[in-house]
Amino acid sequence: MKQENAEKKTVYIAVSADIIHSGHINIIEKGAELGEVIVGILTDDVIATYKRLPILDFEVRKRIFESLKSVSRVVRQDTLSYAKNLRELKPDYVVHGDDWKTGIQSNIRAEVLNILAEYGGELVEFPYTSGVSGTEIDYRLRPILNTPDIRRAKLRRMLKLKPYIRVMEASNGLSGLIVENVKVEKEGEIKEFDAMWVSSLCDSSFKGKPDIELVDLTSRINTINEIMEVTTKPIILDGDTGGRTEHFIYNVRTLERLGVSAIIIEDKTGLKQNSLFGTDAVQVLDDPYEFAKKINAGKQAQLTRDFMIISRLESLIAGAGIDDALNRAKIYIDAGADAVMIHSKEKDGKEIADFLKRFREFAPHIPVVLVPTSYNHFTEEELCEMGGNIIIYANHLLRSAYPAMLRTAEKILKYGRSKEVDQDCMSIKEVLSLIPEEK
Ligand code: SPV
Ligand code: MG
Repeated sequence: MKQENAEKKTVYIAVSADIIHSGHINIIEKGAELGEVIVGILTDDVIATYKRLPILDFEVRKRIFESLKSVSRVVRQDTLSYAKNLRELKPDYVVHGDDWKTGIQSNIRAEVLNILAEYGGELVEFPYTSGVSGTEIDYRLRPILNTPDIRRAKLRRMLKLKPYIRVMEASNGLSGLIVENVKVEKEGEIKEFDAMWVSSLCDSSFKGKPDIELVDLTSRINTINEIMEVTTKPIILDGDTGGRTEHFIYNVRTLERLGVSAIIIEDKTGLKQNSLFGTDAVQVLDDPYEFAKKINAGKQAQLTRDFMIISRLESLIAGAGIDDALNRAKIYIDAGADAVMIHSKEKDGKEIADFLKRFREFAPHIPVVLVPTSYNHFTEEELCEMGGNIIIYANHLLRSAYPAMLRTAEKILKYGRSKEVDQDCMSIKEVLSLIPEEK
């Protein structure tokens, strides 16, 4: 493969990996036989949008590749697409493993081929090094990648790197596994959930209890542990009202120790009722300064830098209006809240949009959590555009599981046998292979 005038030719290789294995080195060394290797390092935010957060950040990865003797230069690639760098650098060759011909990366490959054709560049693909798999290495590193410290920090890291965080309810190990693993390919992009919401409504409902702070923290922690044992994504806990300040400060430390990333507590007092009842239930707002003291006590008690205490504004739920919500938001931020959640059960989402517009005038950088259960016609992109940073699908796995289970139970009663539910159920074989045993 060695070329005459190899030193005059340039070779572009894009790299998103942070755990460098022999497969990457092989590709770089083969590239070096064709000419001077320029490595394009994908930025942290680009990597975060299509696979796990990089363990080593951009600067560290850049230094590693700069120190390789087969690499002449390292540049930044700040999109998944190679287009910008290829048009700028016009390398003679782009080198890649042949594993991108199918699957998610095939669109990127097609674009690379088009751009190379614009100026007469060439794509050189080498067989993927057999016996090494980044996915397998990631799997084996899970115990290290999933310590409480690393897990807790993931939410803040994601907030820095992603335009918004997509969160789904997880209420037990099995639904945690769904949130952890479900992926959908859309327009060449792999979409997945970023984090998990341990909802009070769903945790209580799965236990057959009402959502009135009856399921105590010990039980909630059991749920969290169950989920944590089988997943790696950051967890946001619905902390109801946070309880008494004297207890809250202990609970903050317990959650930090477990590796929970954030707790959201709501500014209500008395017997807590689910917010989606709105004013159909008695919703008593706490005194904002009393609630701010709770937030502040939690922040003082907190031991780690990463844990987040998020104050949930219930003014719109209780019918107290946007001015009240904005006023409270200011008080809670002054008390140290790391973010705010604004809740609403209005279907049109207008009050959320109005709140966000006015909130951003005085708090441009404080993350805002949205729970678009009622105003669910907005897309995530639209909510992000409006000013939302964390978007929580708070109850959808519970709400889809329950009718399915009920329908099955009713059909069996109706027909006096289970044959008629066969098409609604996964096979026993599928159940048995759903969760593979660890080797
Ligand atoms: C929950 O999921 O328990 C919540 C969100 O608190 S909501 O039910 O919309 O109030
Ligand atoms: Mg709740």
